[in-house]
Amino acid sequence: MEERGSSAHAGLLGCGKQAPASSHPKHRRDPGERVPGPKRAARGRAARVPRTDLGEAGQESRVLSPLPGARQRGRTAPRTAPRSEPGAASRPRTCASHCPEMAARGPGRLLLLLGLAAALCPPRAAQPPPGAFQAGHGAASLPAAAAGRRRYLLYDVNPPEGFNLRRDVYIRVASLLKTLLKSEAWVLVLPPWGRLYHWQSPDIHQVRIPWSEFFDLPSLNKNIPVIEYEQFLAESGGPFIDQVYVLQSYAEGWKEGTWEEKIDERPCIDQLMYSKDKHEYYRGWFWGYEETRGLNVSCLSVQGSASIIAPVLLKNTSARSVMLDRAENLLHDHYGGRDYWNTRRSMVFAKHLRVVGDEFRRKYLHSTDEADRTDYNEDWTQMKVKLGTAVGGPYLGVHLRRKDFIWGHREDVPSLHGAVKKIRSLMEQHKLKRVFIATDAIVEETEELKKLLPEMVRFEPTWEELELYKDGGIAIIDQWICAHARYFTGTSVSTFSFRIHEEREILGFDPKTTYNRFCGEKERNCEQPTHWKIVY
Ligand SMILES: Nc1nc2c(ncn2[C@@H]2O[C@H](COP(=O)(O)OP(=O)(O)O)[C@@H](O)[C@H]2O)c(=O)[nH]1
Ligand SMILES: [Mg+2]
Repeated sequence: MEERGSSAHAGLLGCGKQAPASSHPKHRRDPGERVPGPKRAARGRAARVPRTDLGEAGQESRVLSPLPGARQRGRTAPRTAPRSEPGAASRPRTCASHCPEMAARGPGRLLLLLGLAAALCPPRAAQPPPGAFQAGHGAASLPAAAAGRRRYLLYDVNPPEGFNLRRDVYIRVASLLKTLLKSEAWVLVLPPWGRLYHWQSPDIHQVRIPWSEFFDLPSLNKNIPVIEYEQFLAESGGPFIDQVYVLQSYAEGWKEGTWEEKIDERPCIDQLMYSKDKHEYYRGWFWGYEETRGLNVSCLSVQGSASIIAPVLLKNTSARSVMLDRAENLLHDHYGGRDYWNTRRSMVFAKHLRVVGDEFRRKYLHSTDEADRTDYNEDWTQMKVKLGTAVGGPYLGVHLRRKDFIWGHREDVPSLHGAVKKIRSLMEQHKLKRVFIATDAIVEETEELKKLLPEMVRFEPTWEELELYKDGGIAIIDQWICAHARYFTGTSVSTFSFRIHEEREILGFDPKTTYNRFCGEKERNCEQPTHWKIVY
C-alpha cells in the first residue's frame, strides 16, 4: 500500500517513474482485471487468464502528462434538499439546480443572474450545507457532525461484468479507500446490485438491491467504512454526485517494454454513458436510481493499481462525492497480500443465506460444522484457521459453469458426459457417496445431468425462495454449500469458482481439496488453479 501510494504520486505528477516491482501486474490476476500489454503475465501452475465476461478491451500507453492544476475547493455546487422531501428529486432548490436554469434564459440576464447566484450560492467550503441535511439514518451512520465532514467514494463496473468479478473489484476499491483514509475522512458507498446479465429469473425485481441482502454489513465495516446508497442519499443531502470520473485506458495503447503506473485526465474515448438533461445535469444508469444526477462527468485514462487515483481525489478535486465508473480498470494494489485478504475476509455472506445453506447441508448432505470442523466465527477478525484443519461434509462439491462458458466452445470446459465421468471418478477416489452440484446450466442440460447422475443433489429454490433471496442469493447459497464440501472441483477461470476457493481457504481446508478444476476433453495442458495462500 505504501509503495503503491508513492508510485501513484509519481504518475500523477508526471514523473514517469517505473512502478516498483511488487506493483507489476504479474502479481495479480483475476478475470476482468486488465493486465498490460498484448502479453498476458504468465504464471506458474494455474494461470487465471485475465478476461471479462463479455469481452475485454486492451489497455495501453505511455505518454505522461500531469492532470491540470488542482481545482479550487468549494467550486462544486452545494447540496439540494434531502431525498425524503416530497418532490425533492424533481425540484431541487439550490444553485445546483437553479444556476443552469438561469443560464438557459439568455446571455442578457446571465451576468446579473450569475452575480445573484454567487451571492445566493456561496462555495461549499465557505458555507457547509445545513446540518439537517447531513444526518444519517442508518445504524452504521456517523453522528451528523462527522458525517458532514466526510467525503463519499462511489463506483460502478462495466455493465456486462458478473457478480463475482464485481466482488473482486470491491477489493480493489477498498484498498483505494484505505489509502484515502490515511489523509482524509472518506466512506465507501456500496453500489446497489442490479441488472446483471446472469440474473435472468423472470418476474423478479432485481434492481436497487442493497448489499445487506448478500453480505454482512457490520463485517464489511470492520475493514473499511461503508454505507448503502440509500444512506448516502439521506446523509449527503440528495440524489447528486458531484463528480463522476469514467475510467478508461489510454487511446494510444500500450507499448511493450517497461510497465509504468500513470493517470491522466483525457478526452473520453468511448461514447459517454451519461447525457445532459435540460438542467445541464448528467443522467445515467446510476444503479437504477433514476433521480440520481451527476454534476460533472469527465474521463481519466488510467494504467495502474487502485491507489494510483488517490492523489487525484485528494488534490485535483474538491468534490465531496466522487464516483469512479468502470472501476474494473483499476488493478489490485497487491493481489493476494494481507490487505487483499483482510478485505476478502470481511466480505462475509449475509447471515440469512448462510443459515439456509447450513440447513440444506444438514438435511441433505449429512454435513454439520461440528462434524466437519468448519466452525465459523461471526467476527472475521478473530477467525484464523490453520490450513488442513477443516474436514468438510461427506460430499463432493462441484461447480459446473455452463451458459456463456460453453457458447464459445471453449476448450477448457468439459461436455456433460466428460464432467460426469470426472465426478464419478472423484467420488470413488475420495470415497464419497454424495455429490452436490452448483450450476447455471439451462433446464435441458440439468435434465440430462440428472439422467447421467441420478444421485446428484442440487439446491433447487422454490419460487418463494427465489423471490426472497434472488438469483444473487441463490448463487451465494450454492457457493456456501460448495465451500463446505470435503473435496471441491470447479470450472476453469470462473470467478464463481475462484470465490469458492477463497471461502475454503478462509475455512481452513487443505489446498489439495480446493484448487481443482474440470478439464476439457480436448485440452492438452490442463493446468490446475493456483493456490493463493491466505495471509493474516
Ligand atoms: N446459482 C448459481 N448461479 C450460477 C452458478 N454459476 C454461475 N451462476 C450465475 O452466473 C453468474 C456468473 O458470472 P460471474 O459471477 O461473473 O462468474 P464467472 O462468469 O463464472 O466468472 C453468477 O454470478 C451467477 O449469477 C451456479 O453454480 N449456481
Ligand atoms: Mg463472469
